Order: sequence, then C-alpha cells, then structure tokens
Amino acid sequence: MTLHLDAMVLHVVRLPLVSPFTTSFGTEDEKVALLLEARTTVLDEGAGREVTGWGECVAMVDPLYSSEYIAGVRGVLVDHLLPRVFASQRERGLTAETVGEVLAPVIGHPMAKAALEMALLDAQLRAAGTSFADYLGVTVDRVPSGVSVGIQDSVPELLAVVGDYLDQGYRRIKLKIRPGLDVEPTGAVRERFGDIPLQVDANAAYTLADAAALRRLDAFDLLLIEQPLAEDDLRQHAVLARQLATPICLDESVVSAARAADALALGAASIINIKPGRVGGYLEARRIHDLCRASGAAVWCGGMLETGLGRAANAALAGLPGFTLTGDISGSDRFYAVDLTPPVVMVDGHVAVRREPGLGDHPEPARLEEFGVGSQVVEAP
Ligand code: NPG
Repeated sequence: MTLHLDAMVLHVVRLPLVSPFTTSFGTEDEKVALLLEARTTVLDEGAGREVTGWGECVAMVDPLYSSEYIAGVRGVLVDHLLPRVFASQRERGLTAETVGEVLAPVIGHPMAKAALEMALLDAQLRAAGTSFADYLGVTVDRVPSGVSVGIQDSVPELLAVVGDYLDQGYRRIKLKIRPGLDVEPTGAVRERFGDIPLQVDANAAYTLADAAALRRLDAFDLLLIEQPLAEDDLRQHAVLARQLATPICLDESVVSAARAADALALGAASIINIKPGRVGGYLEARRIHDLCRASGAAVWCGGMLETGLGRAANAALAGLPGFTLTGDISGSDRFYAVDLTPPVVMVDGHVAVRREPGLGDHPEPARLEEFGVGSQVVEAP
C-alpha cells in the first residue's frame, strides 16, 4: 500500500504525572510529549481515501537521557525530515517500510525518525485494517507487566512503593540507582520482598572506577544491571562485564541494530533493552529483536513514560518470542491519572496485546484540548 502524506501536525502536550519520577539524571513531575498526526491519502485506491496515523516521540524537553530533545526534534522534522519525505513521495509514493531509507541521509536523530515512521505505519495499518500485532505476527494475547521505580527519598519510602506495586500485581521490579544510592536500597528491597524478579537501572551514572561498588550488587541475584556506564562506553562496558556476575543490559548505548550487534560482539552486554523510540522506530526494534534472538541474547521492551499510544504499541512488540524478559510495560495509571487515549490497563500482572487496526488508540480530542500546549501544521508543498 502506498500513502501520500498531505500534512503532518506536530502536537506538544503536557501531562501531569501521578507522582514525581526520579532517575540518576533528574526528577520529572510532568511528561511533555511530542505527538505526530500524519494526515494521509491512500494512493492505490481509486477515490483516494483519507487516513490519519499517530506517532509518539520519546524525546524529552532536555537532552539529559540522550542528545535529542523536543525542540530539536521539531526542528529536524520541519527543516530536514519532512522535506525529504515530501520530495521522495512525489517520485515513488510513501510506505512505512521505506521511509527509513528516505531519512537515512540525515545523520542521527533516531527519536525524530522513529516518531515519523510510527505515524506512517499507524496510518498504513489502519488503512489496511490490520493491527500492529498481526503485522508483526505476534500470537500471544497479553504480555507480563514490569514497573520502573524511581529513586525515593528514603529506604522506608522505597519499600512502601515497591510493596504497593507488588500488591497491584506487577511481575518484575526495576529500581533506579545512582552512585551512593545503590547497594543499600537494592539490598533492602531484596531482603524485604525475597525472591521477586528484580533488576536495577543506572542510566549511565557510573564510571569504570565504580566497579567495586557495582560488584557489591552481585550479592542480590539481580536479573540484570542496566546501562551502568555512559552511552559511548561500549569498550568499558565489556571490561566491566568481565568483573561482574550480574549480566549487563544496555539501553542508552543501543541506538540502532548495528550498535546492538557491536555491543553483543564486544561482550559489552548480554541483554538489550529495546525501546522503539530510541532505536529509530518499531521496524528497527524488530530487527534488533531478530538479531538478538539469532545470537541467543535476551531482550525486553523498555518504556519512556509513553502515553497509551506508544504503550499499546510497545505491548504488541513485546509479544514477539525473543522478548523473554518482562518489560517496562505498565498500565497508564502508573504514570497518569488521565491518559490522552483510553487507558492501557494492567490486569493480573499483564497488559493485553491490542488487536484493533493500527499501533494504538488515537488521542481523544477532548484530552488533546485539555493537555495540548501548542501545535504546528506542516503541509506537503
Ligand atoms: O515504564 O515507561 C516506563 C518508564 C520506564 O524507567 C523507565 N524509563 O531510563 O528506562 C529509562 C526510563 C526513562 C524514562 C528514560 C523516560 C528516559 C525518559
């Protein structure tokens, strides 16, 4: 199926979080998100049916998790990516599967490219009446739900928060750590809750000089330690991996399938956190899944506080068979009192794989009105 992109609308929304979320790089009390609304026409049908697709960008306001940030994403979309899409579709039409090649000459910017591809893929699947899960060949009807717990002010508060998530049914707990707030809180959670599936995430806050402190985490039989060192430190991760019993999982470092292959080949990681928005899109995410599966490396699906749109798409992706570890796929209510879309709900520790056409439910107009802080329409010339 071939589409024509008539216009892309860039929407910025601000959603309050139910509680502040603290990582090693800062505290968020709201989620500012850039959403893309692709207004398209289906070309290979006589009358030219109009179909809208939505994409969600995972970039944040500040470039603290990666080099990308919302204002930069908007700039690269308007000045570079959308003009390339508009120019190329005149010659050969547009499909979600080929837009990556059209955008490839622009170096970097995987989060911006991912959002654009997502909006087109959603439009294409809706036009075809196909769910994302069916497109991927996913057969399971639900995926287990893990929760990411931000850094808390004290160990008693952390134990209360973790206990509450376990009571709600979450199947795996991930604790955010940073230097000095690692061994004690992690040990306290292990001691209080016993043999629960437990892992930690450093968001690149350590250096190789901290190896001794990280080795102390080996005592807690963790599933993995996520991204202990900086994004570019593939070689140092390989050195660290040889000093730890706990498997290393990479997140920030893996911005493409090629980087995932390098990380595995170097021994920098034995597990990959696949975030579609970070790696350039759901199609690249599937390529990483495929290559990890072929190499015997486990993967799981990360989260970036997505609204129901990205959350539903992540749940479908996580239904692929190589996703053998529980992902950060929580219910909407983990972060939002009111989501932009109908909420994604966790039932019995699982999130359902959506079977309606497209990647996720579209934002409800009233919610977009309530939480929107600006939009920009970019029309095809
Ligand atoms: O469940 O969506 C979720 C959040 C999971 O902890 C989570 N995400 O480093 O993985 C991360 C972290 C994150 C969130 C990073 C937002 C950057 C932005």
